Amino acid sequence: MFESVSDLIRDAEKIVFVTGAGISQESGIPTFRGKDGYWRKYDPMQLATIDAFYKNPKLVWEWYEDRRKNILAAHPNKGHLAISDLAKYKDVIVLTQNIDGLHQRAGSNQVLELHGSIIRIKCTVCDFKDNITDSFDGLPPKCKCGEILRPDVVWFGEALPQDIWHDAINHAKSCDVMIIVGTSLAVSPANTLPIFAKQNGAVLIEVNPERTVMSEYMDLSITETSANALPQLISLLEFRR
Ligand code: BV8
Ligand code: ZN
Repeated sequence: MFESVSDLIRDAEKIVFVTGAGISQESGIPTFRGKDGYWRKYDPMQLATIDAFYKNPKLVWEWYEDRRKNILAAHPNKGHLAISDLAKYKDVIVLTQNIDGLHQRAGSNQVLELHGSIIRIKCTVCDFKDNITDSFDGLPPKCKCGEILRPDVVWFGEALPQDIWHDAINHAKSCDVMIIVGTSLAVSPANTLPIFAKQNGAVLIEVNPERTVMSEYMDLSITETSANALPQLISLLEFRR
């Protein structure tokens, strides 16, 4: 299996990764739908929506602060690092649904954050935006203009940042291989990216220990964890360069 996949990757010019919560699972960050998933305890529609935020900004902020502490204490795992290594030999673009910044901390520098970032905040009214690294005195935090700040993430019912989504589609349409890692592909429009790639002749490879709603659409499904599978894939490539 790995031999045939590495042949495909070896001959590719441009490789696009679409990643989800599963790639960070081995860094100790819970996925959304998994058995230890965030959404087991909380209803995402109660927390990851603009209505939920305005109804109870303190509760939503407490959830994000809790996640942000866990994320800042986590480290990129071998899956993130393998993707970053591959970029030494190939044109590699990472389209991530994750807001944890672990791809960037692993050294990947062509990363599009489709759903924003938990370490960025923005004002709900003015155009203030900034990175956050330390905690706030009180929640919800206030902007200099007096309005409340929010995490710079995309909530359900919100559009993805236009420029990022536009670039993501263009990358999906122009890659030779798309590797879909650690995502249930349950959330749109991110889950349409493999369709754009396939329509433009790309080979689709899925890395996920479980089958997903699009597994039969893939050219190859590697039913392994990403921290296991990705280093094997890349090492084969290095060996066969
Ligand atoms: C929009 C940021 C329009 C915040 C997130 C009804 C039907 C269909 C669609 C909709 C509907 N109602 C609403 C919609 C649209 C909605 C949507 O798709 N809803 C879903 C729930 C049905 N989408 C939206 O609202 C999007 N916006 O459509 O806007 C619009 C247009 C113009 C103007 C206005 C509006 C916005 C969606 C973004 C939401 N924000 N995150 C935050 O994180 O707090 S979504 C969040 O959940 C993630 O970002 C990610 O996208 C998603 C979770 O999915 P995964 O990452 O796949 O995680 P999951 O746990 O599901 O799966 C993990 C996988 O990993 C599993 O398969 C598992 O097997 C695997 N795994 C586990 N361990 C490992 C592993 N794999 C490898 N290795 C391992 N070790
Ligand atoms: Zn402001």
